[in-house]
Amino acid sequence: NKLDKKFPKDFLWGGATAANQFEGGYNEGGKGLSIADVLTAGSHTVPRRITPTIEDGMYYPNHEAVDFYHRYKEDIKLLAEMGFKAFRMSIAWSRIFPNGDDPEPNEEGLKFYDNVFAELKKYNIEPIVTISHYETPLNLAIKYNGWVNRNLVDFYVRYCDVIFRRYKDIVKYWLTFNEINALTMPWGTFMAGAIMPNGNGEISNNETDNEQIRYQALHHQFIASAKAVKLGHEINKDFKIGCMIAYMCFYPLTCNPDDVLLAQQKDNLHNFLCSDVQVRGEYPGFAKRYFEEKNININMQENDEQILKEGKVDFYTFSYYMSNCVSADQNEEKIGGNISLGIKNPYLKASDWGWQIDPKGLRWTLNNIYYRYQIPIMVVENGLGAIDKVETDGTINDDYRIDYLREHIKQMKEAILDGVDLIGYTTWGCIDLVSAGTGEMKKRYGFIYVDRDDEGRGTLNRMKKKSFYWYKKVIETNGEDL
Ligand code: P53
Repeated sequence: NKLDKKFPKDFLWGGATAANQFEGGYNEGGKGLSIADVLTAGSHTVPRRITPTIEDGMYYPNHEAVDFYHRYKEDIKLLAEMGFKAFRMSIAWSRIFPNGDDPEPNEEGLKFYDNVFAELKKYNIEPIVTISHYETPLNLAIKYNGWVNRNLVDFYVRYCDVIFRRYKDIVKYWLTFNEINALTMPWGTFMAGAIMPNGNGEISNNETDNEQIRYQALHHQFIASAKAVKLGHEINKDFKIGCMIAYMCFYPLTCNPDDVLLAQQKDNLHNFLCSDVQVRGEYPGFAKRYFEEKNININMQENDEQILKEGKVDFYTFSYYMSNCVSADQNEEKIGGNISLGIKNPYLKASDWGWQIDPKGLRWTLNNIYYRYQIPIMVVENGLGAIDKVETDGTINDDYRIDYLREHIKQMKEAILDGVDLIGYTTWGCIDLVSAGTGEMKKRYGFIYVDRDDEGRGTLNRMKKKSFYWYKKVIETNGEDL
């Protein structure tokens, strides 16, 4: 029976992390500061602040994060126990080039990832490595104003050259930039672009914004990504190098054609602009129109078009957490906390952080992406940020998380039936880690609990949640027993 289709036999089940939210050891092993190291803690309502230098007495949650730097053996063993086939992680750029523009890489940083990859190999866990995940070396942000400056392309490509050669026999899957499309949104200015804000130093929608600067920085990332893809394939032709998009599922609030058109325009600008460039190798027509109408002039060099054409990615990956409504009516109320994203959908429930839970939106999204590009797809982030309670007997009964993931996995199955070439699924924050948006610990995503609170207190001990045993069973049965 064709409709009995299952997850492919070699489906990559696993989880995802990012160095700056997970490793800690921010000043160990010769590591330099990254932009994540100058972010204070915030909350759902209070934006995180950027302090260009480290202030005395201020708490920076990413500094120690959850200490994977010292606990990687124990952690990877736990992932292996769940039966992980894949583990998405990032390399902290500032472990390899502490200042970003150093003449030589830092051997101690390279050695750390040798060890991590060797440990994964021991359990046959496939690494999926994000090269840049909101953690540009701070020096590049301060000295060059981040990605606005074209010099970052060369620094990035040199960093890629070093890690591609070093890990060419142990890493096959690479992602050039995490959520590259964050730069199409004001909150991405600092996190994704490493551009120092001129305004109040807060990461929020209210940040002083300059689209000219954001899109120029984005262009430099496109060039860097394309060059990395080309270089990677020269170093190892078997490398699979992908893009990574924060996919925002936009629904028109009503059937008013103005709402429908607006939803499509947002889909184009925020979701598809970047992947059109990275997958097809050229800017789409709607981007050119947008730049024209907004008086944005992208400074391109003569062979940039050629570079983009030669650096098309092999596969498409994205994060998916929620869907949002859009309305042409300016008076509709916005939701979403300090990173506000859209308008309330009356049919959906939201997480405690206002992210609207929509499993069917994942099926819609997978179809929307696949029938545009027809290349393999991975969902590399998905999950529910929630407050967990440790019971007196030590159990953590996170049924809400199991429900969330189960419903999303069901919809991935539907999408596979629809014909989508889905090759992997890595849930976000498989071991609890620091939230990117708020800097909190209490916004947890993991199958594995970490004893650590928002003020940095706790033993950092790991504990298995109920979802740990559930996900283990899901992987064991290749998604049959949900
Ligand atoms: P946190 C906003 C919207 C969608 C994805 O987010 C986002 C963000 C930024 O907060 O980021 C991705 O930790 C990102 C991860 C991040 C994860 O989503 O705010 O790639 O680094 O942790 C979840 O709950």
